[in-house]
Amino acid sequence: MSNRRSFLKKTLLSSTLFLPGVLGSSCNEEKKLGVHFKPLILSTWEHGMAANDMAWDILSQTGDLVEAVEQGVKVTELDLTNLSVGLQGLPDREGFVTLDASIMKGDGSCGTVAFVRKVKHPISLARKVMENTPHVMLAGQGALQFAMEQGFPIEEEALSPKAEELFNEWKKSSEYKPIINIENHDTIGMIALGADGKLAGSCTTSGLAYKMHGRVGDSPIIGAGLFVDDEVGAATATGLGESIIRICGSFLIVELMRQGRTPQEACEEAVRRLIAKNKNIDDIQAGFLAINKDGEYGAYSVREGFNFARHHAESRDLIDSKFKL
Ligand code: SD4
Repeated sequence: MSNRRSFLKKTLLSSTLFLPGVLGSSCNEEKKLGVHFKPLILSTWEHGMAANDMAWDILSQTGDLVEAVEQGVKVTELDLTNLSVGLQGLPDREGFVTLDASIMKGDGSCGTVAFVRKVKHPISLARKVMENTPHVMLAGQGALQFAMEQGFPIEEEALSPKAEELFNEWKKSSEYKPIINIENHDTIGMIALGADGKLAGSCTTSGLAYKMHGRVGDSPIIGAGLFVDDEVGAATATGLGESIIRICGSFLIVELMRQGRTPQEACEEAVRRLIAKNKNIDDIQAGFLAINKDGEYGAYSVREGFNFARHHAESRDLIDSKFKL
């Protein structure tokens, strides 16, 4: 049987949809069972739809989760309309676009890059760190040197026309306070569950617009922007990285799920913790996405506006997250 056919067969066999009434179960049972999908791919924000499509295709054709989460977010890294991912993102306050990315498998393997310039696909570089080095994270000049050694093309350093226009506008006031525009978070975090119950995730961003030169956010920090554990589940984050790092958000969610919380309950607890630990909460948006190894998922954000893309055997959709404030 071809890979694709055997994948589809597995998909149909293992995909379970428990909707209210379908099982004739009591409300409590339904709540406990939740909605389960396997395989399942979730990504942050609307651009996650296109990324999920690519990831789903790869997963269908190869069954390779890591390849799926890498190729999926590469779509966003090339999306010229996205101002928070890839080299077309908004620069730091010195005018440099610096990128952060991470990739992780449920067996604990992971690779990340931080503060990288001139590399079109930081997610692929993060994967090379995972697979071809004894390390987890490479940053800055060292990451760039490693990219050259690995044969990555090194791009010219030039802002995209849109980023340049916005940067020039920003320079008029040079407001240095690191507030993410509440309506404009575009980092992509993707978490994926295979038909066999294994998990992987990826996260890639140009980070906070007009950040201090050298600033690194949550996305390349394992446990903050991304965490994956085959024993339990996976989580990813978007929003103001400093607030997410402070509570080790993605690791927290996976550990809460390990202790028995549903993905939804775990995301809600992480947001409660984040609100408690960040004084400037009025300036903060942050959102979490989580999945457990049974194919149940959840999402929650500090405030309204976070949405996420979901792709499984029955449908692909964009869903508004529930929120706290
Ligand atoms: C960061 N979490 O660098 C990222 C920003 C983000 O959409 O999510 N932007 O803090």
